[in-house]
Amino acid sequence: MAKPAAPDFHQLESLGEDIKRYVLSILGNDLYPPDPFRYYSGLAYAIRERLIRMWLATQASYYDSMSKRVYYLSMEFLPGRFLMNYITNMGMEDGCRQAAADLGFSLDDLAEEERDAGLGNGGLGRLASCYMDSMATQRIPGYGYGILYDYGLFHQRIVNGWQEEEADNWRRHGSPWVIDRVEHLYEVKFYGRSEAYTDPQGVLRYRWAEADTVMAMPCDILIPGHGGKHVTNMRLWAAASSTGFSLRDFNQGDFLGAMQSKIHSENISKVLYPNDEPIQGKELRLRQQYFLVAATLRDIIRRHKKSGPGFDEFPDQVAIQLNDTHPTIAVAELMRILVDEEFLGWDEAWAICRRTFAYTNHTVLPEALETWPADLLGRVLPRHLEIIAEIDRRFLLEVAAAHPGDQGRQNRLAIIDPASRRVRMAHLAIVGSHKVNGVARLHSDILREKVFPEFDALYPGKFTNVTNGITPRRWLLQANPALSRLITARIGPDWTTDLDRLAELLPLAEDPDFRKDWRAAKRENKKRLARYVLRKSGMGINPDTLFDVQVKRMHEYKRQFLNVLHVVTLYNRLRRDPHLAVPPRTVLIGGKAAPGYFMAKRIIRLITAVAETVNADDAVRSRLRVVFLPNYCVSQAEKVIPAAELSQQISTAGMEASGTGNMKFALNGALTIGTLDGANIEIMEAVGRENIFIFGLTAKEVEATRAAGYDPGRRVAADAELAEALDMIGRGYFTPSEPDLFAPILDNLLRHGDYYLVTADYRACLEAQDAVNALYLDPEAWTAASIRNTANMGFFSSDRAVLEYAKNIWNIEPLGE
Ligand code: 26Q
Repeated sequence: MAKPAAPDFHQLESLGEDIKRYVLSILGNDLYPPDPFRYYSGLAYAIRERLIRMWLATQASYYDSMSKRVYYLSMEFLPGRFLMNYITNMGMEDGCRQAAADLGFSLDDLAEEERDAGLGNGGLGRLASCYMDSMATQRIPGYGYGILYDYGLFHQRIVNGWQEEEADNWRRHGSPWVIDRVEHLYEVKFYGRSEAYTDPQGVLRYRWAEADTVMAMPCDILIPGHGGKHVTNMRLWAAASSTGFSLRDFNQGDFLGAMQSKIHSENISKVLYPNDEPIQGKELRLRQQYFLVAATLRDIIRRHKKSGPGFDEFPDQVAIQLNDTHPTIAVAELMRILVDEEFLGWDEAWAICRRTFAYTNHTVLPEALETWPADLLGRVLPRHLEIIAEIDRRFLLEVAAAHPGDQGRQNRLAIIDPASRRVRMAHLAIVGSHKVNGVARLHSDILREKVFPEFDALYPGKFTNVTNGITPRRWLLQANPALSRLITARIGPDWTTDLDRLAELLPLAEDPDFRKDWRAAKRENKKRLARYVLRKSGMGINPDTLFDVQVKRMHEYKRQFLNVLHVVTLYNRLRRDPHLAVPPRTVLIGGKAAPGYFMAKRIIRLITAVAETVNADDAVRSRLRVVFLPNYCVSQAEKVIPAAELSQQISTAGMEASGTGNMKFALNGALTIGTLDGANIEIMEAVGRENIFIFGLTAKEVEATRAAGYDPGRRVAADAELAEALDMIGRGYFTPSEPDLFAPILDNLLRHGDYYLVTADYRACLEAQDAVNALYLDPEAWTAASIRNTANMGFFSSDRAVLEYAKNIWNIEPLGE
């Protein structure tokens, strides 16, 4: 008997009709006049329906298996737009292009109607989204868990050169991708007190009394793997007030009080904190963290109980990955559930916890290590503070046993810092996990050797490395159709799920015809970006100039200021010698500053000021342009990165944990100018020293330089170009009406020791830029280097990264076909 045909979930024939039906029935809109947003929505719902069918099929087939699952807990996900990602991963692009055309639209224009889901700040959130894509593609049974913020990361506008923030109400016009599961609400408790009681067997136990409750509603977003056969999901929690609670108050006649508490509870998922380092002691942030953790653990345990086995088998069924310390309260919460609610003994519960959790660290900046005042934590989560104190007490006995009499070591390792009475979340995460990983080799080395050496000595083998990766589907296949077509024409399509195959391009670097095609693809992308910049800012940029790009969050350690110093120096050189033999350049800089980060906002203002001056100067404007790109976000990155030729990755060595933008640029054929920091080192090893521009102090030299008492003044005095650039900035050359605007930046450098060593790396940076100019003047050599960059980026696929996690940390096998 013939096998029944597999169901065709894609059903492309009816797509056009489905879109129209959705415009009418779901959106309640007229088909005329044909408004692109309506048709985008109609198409989105048609895709959503197909996706849900496939998801149900995958859940039914694979997920019936008793395989172990991983739960990726993250306060941030940064998926960006979904439509094109779904379409490419499901292989529906041709069908959708046709359907859109039949309705009088271009698919690309419809896709532009979608708002980004910007539920993250930057690298850490985007990494989580790349890992979702790779888990789905590699059939690693895993789920992402996070928070469905009503407001994502703010929109950045530039007004008179300054950053202004606007609320990102991203779901205002609905979101077809979010599936609300109103029927599966969980209660989450806060406040109240921990109450001791004796159970009928006479055992002393604890329960959480007089707590407030908030409801957590799961909202699912589907994640199709490439090829579309495997669909997983991320589950994001939205807060709702608990009706029981408000009714009680209501019955007592306190209507306004009830409304107040309703608002208080619904605040929890209202807004993403726009900081990419901890804001110390904000109670709402702690409530957000616990909200995610409590709801997620309830869900995990419900699923575990449904599938049968008891708790001793929990770690064989469940792996929980903590994306930085933000969800680390999960360690205390799982202990609370196991001990207080499931009545396991402490030791048994603790063994389960440690086998279940693993922790990824994303930063070594001391000020970015998260701590919470014990008082605050105890007020919001009274029982958890007791549990943390007990974990700490037992842990310190272990430390004392290993190092008798070493009180200093106990104080340094303690989870609750005895001096400040703050809970060190990284210590809790390390003690409560079986593996701790950094995100690039250098970063993991620094964690082991500098940040947590005493933990490493105590737990040999616990610290490990998984170098970050990015998904080639979004960051090459989807974002760069011109280059993807060219690659696929030469080596076939398998690189999209097996990125090492790009190495087959290496010999083509010697082929002049291929180089010509390669340049044509880049030029197409540069033209696309030029159109975008013109549309967004009214400014024309020339695609026949070198596109030099730095896009990332604004931070002193990322040293956008060093980039500016290069620009100002180049400007000075061009003014002195209009015939200088350098290629014309367009410098593009973009990134958001945390709203309260004074210095980062000043640096944005400096960039816009320099841009105004340079772009208005007729003597240089054909040779140098400077653009600040407002509102850098995932969808903008998809346009900027494929057009870049030079990628700036110039952080102070030892400070950028990994970077992932660096990988996206190199994958798209940009050459990197960068320091030996984060994953830049591994990128250099992969692409070859001669295909990257490395400069500056190494992490070890940075440490030694600071230790020796670095004197920026001497350096500036010895370097006339540096002195000139700093002088212009400091004396208001770029803002004549406000000459003191940048005094704080200069003070930081010259009076406060230049902590980020901008002046120390300045000369080396300029020399590296000289090498950039020289190579760019030889287009064939530049193109060959560009091809070699792309060809050698296989290692940086997030497919490789998640498979490493699965093998070395989660102990999970990918599912079979
Ligand atoms: C913590 C507590 C309270 C409020 C905010 C925060 C918070 C939020 C976001 C702290 C840190 C972040 C984000 C950190 C981040 O994005 N780190 C980056 O992670 C990337 C992925 O591993 C790395 O490539 C980057 O090097 C690293 O900077």
